[in-house]
Amino acid sequence: MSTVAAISTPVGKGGIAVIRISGDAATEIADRVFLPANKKPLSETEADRAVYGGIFCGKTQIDDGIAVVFKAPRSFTGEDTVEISCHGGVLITKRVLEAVFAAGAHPAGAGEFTKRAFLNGKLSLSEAEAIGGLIDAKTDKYISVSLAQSKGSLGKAVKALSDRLVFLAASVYAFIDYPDEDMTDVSVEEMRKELNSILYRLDELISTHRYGKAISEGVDTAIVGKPNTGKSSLLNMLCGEDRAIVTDIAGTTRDIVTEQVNFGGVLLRLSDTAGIRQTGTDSIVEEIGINKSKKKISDAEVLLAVFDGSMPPSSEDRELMMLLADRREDTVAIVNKTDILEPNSELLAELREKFKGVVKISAKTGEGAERLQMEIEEICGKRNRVSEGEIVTSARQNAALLKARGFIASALESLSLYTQDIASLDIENAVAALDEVDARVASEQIVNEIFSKFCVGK
Ligand SMILES: Nc1nc2c(ncn2[C@@H]2O[C@H](COP(=O)(O)OP(=O)(O)OP(=O)(O)O)[C@@H](O)[C@H]2O)c(=O)[nH]1
Ligand SMILES: [Mg+2]
Repeated sequence: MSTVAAISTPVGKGGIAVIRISGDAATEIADRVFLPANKKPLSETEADRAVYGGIFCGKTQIDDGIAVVFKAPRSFTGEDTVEISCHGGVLITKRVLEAVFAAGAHPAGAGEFTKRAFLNGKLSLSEAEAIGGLIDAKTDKYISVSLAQSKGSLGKAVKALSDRLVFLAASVYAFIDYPDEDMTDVSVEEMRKELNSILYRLDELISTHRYGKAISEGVDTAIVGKPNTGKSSLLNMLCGEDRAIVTDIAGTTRDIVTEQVNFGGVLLRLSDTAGIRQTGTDSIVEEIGINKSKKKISDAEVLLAVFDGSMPPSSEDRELMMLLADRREDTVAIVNKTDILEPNSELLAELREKFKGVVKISAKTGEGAERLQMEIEEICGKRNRVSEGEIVTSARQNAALLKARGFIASALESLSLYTQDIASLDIENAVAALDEVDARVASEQIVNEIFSKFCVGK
């Protein structure tokens, strides 16, 4: 593979910048641009050690800095790598990179170092994705989850399940292929029990995805309610700025106003909507806004339904409760304007009957924000028993887990309707699906398993 180079630090001015060169010719190329102060070329320098020296373009010195040599396979990419730290000016960094290109390196493509690390077996697919997550993270929680995943914890959890499935399939096949070899046989009952236990664990992992998505990509969250309850005020409170127009005129918001907010570790993609009410034929614009609000009730992943706590429930409030009937699991009922009066008790009682989470707040003073945060986290599935590194953040991984789940369910069915070897086909498919999380090869693995675990070749 060719030797590539790129600036590995962000674009812009900084104290230092790092240029990474990776590939067979890395030290050879680095020797053409970097002259250590001790005169010993980098190709003869010990690995993992920082050396100070001058950086050259041809015969002209353009900067001075530090170089570190990593020898394959002990580097991030698994290839020979040299990292040169130079001064972090935009122009200087660019000139050092150009010098490295002139010395023979090719420009690295997007994500190329990580791709090489994956191809060289330094990283599994989920670890590589976790590194992407670390770089993209918009919430602290995503950083800590990605960090745990980059060390392979989700991969390990999935591998453990895949190993258990492989063991099951291997036991069945070994028995069929080598019936004389007194091999461990798994009874239908044992197999069913094990499959159910795997399914349970798989569901545990799948159930983390809602929260995983909430901390990585964000959740689509709509603020809905009748006019004048304080929806736009809530949006402004959550973003900490005057984003939407607030007036005491009912029907202020018409079009949907969207904003992305990191609310206590969960990324909310908020939409403030028009207040829902019956309108006269003269207010076409408001009517359109109201239809958009109603559509949001079915489209959004999380709903913040805002009620005016200073009044008893009105027919419009009750209409909203009806509209939200199917979405009660995803709705936080918010009783606003607690700074004016104690919330109306009739309203509170009705909301508590209809929704799981009811929170009293004042969008004006910010009171109740913490409780609201807890309710939103709860809806997003924060309370989960699995460890941080096992939170499924990527949609691709989740799809693979769901696929595996389908095959295991079907294996259980095959076990009831047919025979163990037919169930084993489903198990093999489930292993293949699980291995997609980390991109391994399945059936070959099953074969290896038979021979390693049962010593058939003795
Ligand atoms: N005292 C008090 N007033 C509030 C509070 N929240 C909103 N208001 C007032 O209620 C009125 C309506 O607020 P908005 O935020 O525009 O309400 P809305 O739900 O977006 O209204 P529409 O866009 O018309 O549907 C304004 O006069 C706000 O100042 C609150 O917590 N306390
Ligand atoms: Mg509004």
